[in-house]
Amino acid sequence: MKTRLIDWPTFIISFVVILGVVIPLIIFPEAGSELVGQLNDFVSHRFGFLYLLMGLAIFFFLIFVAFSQNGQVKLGEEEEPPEFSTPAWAGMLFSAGIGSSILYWGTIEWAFYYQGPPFGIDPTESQLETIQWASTYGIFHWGPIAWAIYALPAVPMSYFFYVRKKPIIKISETLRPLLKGYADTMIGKIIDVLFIFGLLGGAGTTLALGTPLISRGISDLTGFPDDMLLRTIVLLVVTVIFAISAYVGLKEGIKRLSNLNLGLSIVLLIIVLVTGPTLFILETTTNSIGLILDNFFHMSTWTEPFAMVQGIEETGFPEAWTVFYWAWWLVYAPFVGLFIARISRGRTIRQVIIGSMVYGSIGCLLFFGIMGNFGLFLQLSGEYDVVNMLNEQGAPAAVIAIINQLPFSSVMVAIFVFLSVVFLATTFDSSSYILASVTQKRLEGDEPLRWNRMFWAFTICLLPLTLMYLGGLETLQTASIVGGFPLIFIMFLIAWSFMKTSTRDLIIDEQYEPKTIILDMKNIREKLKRRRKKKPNDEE
Ligand code: NM2
Repeated sequence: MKTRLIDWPTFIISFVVILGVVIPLIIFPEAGSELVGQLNDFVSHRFGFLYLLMGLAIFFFLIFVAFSQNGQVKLGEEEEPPEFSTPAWAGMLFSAGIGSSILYWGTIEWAFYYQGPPFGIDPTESQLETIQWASTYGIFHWGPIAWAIYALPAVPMSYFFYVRKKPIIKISETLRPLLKGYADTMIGKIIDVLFIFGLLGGAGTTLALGTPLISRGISDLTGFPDDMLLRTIVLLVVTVIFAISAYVGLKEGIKRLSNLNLGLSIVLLIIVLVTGPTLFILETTTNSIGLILDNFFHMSTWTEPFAMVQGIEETGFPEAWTVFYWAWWLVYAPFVGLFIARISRGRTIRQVIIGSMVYGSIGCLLFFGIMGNFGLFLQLSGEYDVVNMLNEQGAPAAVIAIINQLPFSSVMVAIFVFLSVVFLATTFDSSSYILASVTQKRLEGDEPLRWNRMFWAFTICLLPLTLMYLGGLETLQTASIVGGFPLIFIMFLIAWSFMKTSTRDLIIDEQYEPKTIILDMKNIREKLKRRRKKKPNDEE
């Protein structure tokens, strides 16, 4: 084992912090859960507005960068082609950033909004409005702002790695221009550890949602009871699959699994679109796009401030949904950013930004538009009472019940379950790959050490598994969302650090000429004259 490559302080502190949170939760589950719950209420109620402002600010910042000179910088040498083809690149970034949660929320999120709509709408009085928002809000929560949160860390990380040729991709490294020598001290380590802790909790949330979904599907197919034993087996099998993929490495394992993921997703979506209510799906999805564009600012800043004036009780919608989602995307962002950076050699910064935001949002739109509206159709047409199933037996049961309404239902459930496994695996193999990279001083060859990849693969699975048994998994998720709070400020710092460094580099390299287009009017006039001779009515 080449232990000299390991960044021991970061490695050990991360592990100790993780154990420091998990072990008390195992010993004092109730007190722990209460404390973490209170902290969460505090953060999401007091600082909910800050999350919303952060989302909007990141979105506009990246659009600005994409179209500024800083966005034209290429990540790599002049002649170098992109390392991965655009479809492979888009597929990998989608598969890494999106786990099985999209199958879960994409199919069922509408049913939550259907019962608890936003904007203080009364679901019994304004049914049409309720339905419209139910089919739309999920697309917003998985849309361009969310993807901008993912893309932000990718920009400085890839800049520092490919342009400034720093040997490692770490958050602390992107902050070096601001932190200076402090990047190598405890401050730098704490920043890296914060991200590792956040990712562990974000991944815990993913597993907590994905495992019951898969086990419900398997139980439906095989008749085995959907109990703890089945869930444990599911979790272990998934762990082994993604551990193998991480072991094989980025080029082979992760890319192959990601291709499988995309291929299967397309098959599932096409089948549901064609055999389901095609026109309804197309119309509602189109309608949602318009609704989001019309209400983009309202949705991204709605904090529910006037409930008491309206004489109604607060619904808690912004905290439970938009703020929670932004926080969840945020704890995943440094990891996905690192991963996007890792696969973006040879692209420009603009391509990275626009590519992640556009491909990512379109991918999510397809899932929410097709799977979600299929479920909504079942409800509205009276073919199947999804909401009742959700309220009686919970979300995993309701999702599987929706898939069961498709023709060849068993085959469809089998495809759905298999796809959930692959989606989980593709998110987790890249997480362990990245965790391993971050806990190393440098990479040898291009990849982090194998045993290090395996170590993180098992850590991010086994800890949530333990907590799942003890009922503390929810607490860990909440803890990580709360623990991710400082990331808001770190995001601000890395954006600043990137602008400062890249603008200075552009100036030093004398690339500050604004790219203005100067029209050659003489030439244009002459051409127009020639044309007028041919067509006498043409105006100048
Ligand atoms: N996000 C995209 O569980 C998953 O699908 C991983 C979740 C942050 C909501 C990411």
